[in-house]
Amino acid sequence: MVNPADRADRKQEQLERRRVRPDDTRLTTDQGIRVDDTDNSLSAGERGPSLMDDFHLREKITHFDHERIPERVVHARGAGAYGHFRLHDSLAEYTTADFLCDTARTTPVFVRFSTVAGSRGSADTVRDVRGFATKFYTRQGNFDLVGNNMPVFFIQDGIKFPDFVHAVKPEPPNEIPQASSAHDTLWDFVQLQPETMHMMMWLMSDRALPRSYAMMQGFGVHTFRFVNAEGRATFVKFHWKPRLGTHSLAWDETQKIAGKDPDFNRRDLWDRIDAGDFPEYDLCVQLVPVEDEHRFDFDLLDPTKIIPEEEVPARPVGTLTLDRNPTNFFAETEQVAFHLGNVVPGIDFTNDPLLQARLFSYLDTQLIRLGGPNFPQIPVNRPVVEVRNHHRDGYHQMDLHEGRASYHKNSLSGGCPAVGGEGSFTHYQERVDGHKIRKRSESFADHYSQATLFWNSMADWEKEHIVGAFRFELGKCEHRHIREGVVGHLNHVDHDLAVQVAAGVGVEAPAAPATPNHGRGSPALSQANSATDSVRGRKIAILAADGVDSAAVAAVGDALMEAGAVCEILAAHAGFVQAANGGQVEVTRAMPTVASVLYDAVLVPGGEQSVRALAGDGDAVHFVAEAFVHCKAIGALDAGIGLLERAGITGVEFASNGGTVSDTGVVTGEGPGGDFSARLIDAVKAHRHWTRRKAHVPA
Ligand code: HDE
Repeated sequence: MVNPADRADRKQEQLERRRVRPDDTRLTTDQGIRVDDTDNSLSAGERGPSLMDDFHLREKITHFDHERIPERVVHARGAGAYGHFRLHDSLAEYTTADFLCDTARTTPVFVRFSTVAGSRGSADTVRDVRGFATKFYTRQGNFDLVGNNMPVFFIQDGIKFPDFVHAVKPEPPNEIPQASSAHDTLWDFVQLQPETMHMMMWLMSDRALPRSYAMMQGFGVHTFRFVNAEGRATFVKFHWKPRLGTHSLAWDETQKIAGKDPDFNRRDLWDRIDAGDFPEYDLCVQLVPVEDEHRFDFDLLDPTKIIPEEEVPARPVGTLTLDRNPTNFFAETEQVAFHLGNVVPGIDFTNDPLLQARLFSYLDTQLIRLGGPNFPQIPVNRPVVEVRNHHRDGYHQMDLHEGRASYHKNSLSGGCPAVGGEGSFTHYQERVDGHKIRKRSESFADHYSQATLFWNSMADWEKEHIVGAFRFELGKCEHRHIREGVVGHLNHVDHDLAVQVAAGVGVEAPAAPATPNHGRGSPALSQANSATDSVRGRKIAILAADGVDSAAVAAVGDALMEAGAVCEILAAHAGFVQAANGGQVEVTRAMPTVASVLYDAVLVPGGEQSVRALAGDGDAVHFVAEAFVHCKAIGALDAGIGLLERAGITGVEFASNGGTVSDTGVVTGEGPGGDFSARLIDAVKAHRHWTRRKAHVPA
């Protein structure tokens, strides 16, 4: 008989048994009694009082009254998907974790992405860290990699987590601001806790504004420990690298999207999977032999530090593909319970004090959030292997345990379940010796060097975005001493950065650096070095009105879609527009229902009449101008070039016909033939054309 844990789709098979479909069914109460009417309460006469005997009314309202559970105290807003992990490169030399050893193995997973500070209903595109939590349903039990999209954290010791979260969450008197770190309490915490500085550099960078969950890195943050069959340990850091590269939205864009489509990232994930355009990520590991524990100029146990990839390469070992949307948001995405303490044999912890506190927190919070100790039985949380132990009873016990013995050791159940045997988890036998103290290790004391490393690694445009972010966030702080305190710390990171921020937030610029810049960088940290070789899932707006050149729409649209992009035809109204050469073109969306911020690029096809109408339509002119300001690829054909001029897109160099793609990302042509489509595709692949950021176009 095949072990159910060995089948690739074993998680879906397990879930399938729990899926409830509405087809061909009759409405019943929770007791299975068919009801004759669910629209009118039972009452004494037509205008009389409702009656207590109406068990259907009472049950329906009672259930409704209890539909909500507490949201997560952090990471409340999320989006999830199922998928699978395929191992390409065995790590058997380092770990006994089966899903990392056997390259024939495919492991089902559930992933939940999240923002951290906002409530369940907050917008997706706020400036924030993103959670990237993965549950591997392995044949040795569940392994949870509960990571973020940034490789470091704000604090070094978990005992500071409640302080930090209180500071970043909305302020107590009025619960303002929602899902934002731009307020006094967060920055007060920062200026008094300089270990935050490295993470604040990441948070103020474009990493905090991901274009898509499919274009976002993930990190396990802490140093973990692999243990192999001989009991030998190796330190390991986990990374997810998206196949589509790591790309971000522009800050101005994120704020507008928060109003136009607050579900932007959630929708993007859903639509990609729905369209079969599955997000993919490579799992990479940085391995450090235990003998090298002290070879770095930082402590491996300090979660505010990275191991630069230039020092220890991130070795790709397998691929995660997200290929199935959940059936029910609440049942799966809301009820999923991740825990960094869920490890399988061959993966163990280290003494990172942040990690250690997390080991306590997750189970504790889930007990209240999910209402008792049986939440591992919820379908999304159940492992694909058998669960056997003496845990009994509690709220919502779903299993029927047979037998009289619910204790170990027993003779009444034949001693079952037996303890131990091959494949049992054995903790790494680390030698521990020390006094009981409350003291941060001296090896955790450097709070600035890696913040400087990050700053030095940024491209010019990334640095400008960081300065802008500090100016925005600190600019929102009412207290001058807080702004001064932060600028003081920035002066340890980089003098020029501190001076630029000071100038924007009305505090005196420091006269000289507090710490000289060490000049080192790590190219792997810059998004400028990320992959730009695909247009998969990129959304292209094609602007049209009556008289549009439908042949051009078809030719360029087909080429874009063939390359993997999603094209939508936008017009002033829904329905159809008349084509220049007769016939009709179907409109995907009416322009007033969308905005340029929801697209990666815009194409203005020719057709004199169409372009004249667009030039007279404020929405269309604004659409193009705004796409330009956000540095997106723009294509225009024939008369369509006139719309660019109407939008004030002048003073920038256009790609000439037949030439190479200009670094302005504006591609023009006399007709859809030649290499126009190829040049436009290249411009979209580039993600953004930041060189254009100095051109001022009103939008
Ligand atoms: Fe979490 N974190 N965390 N965290 N965390 C939670 O668990 C906590 C930390 C992360 O999609 C909570 O079930 C403490 C680092 C993700 O369901 C809670 C500390 C990293 C998610 C909790 C940290 C994370 C959580 C809230 C400092 C990146 C969402 C609800 C010691 C490596 C998982 C829940 C999901 C969720 C505690 C720090 C990632 C309260 C005490 C560092 C992705 O238990």
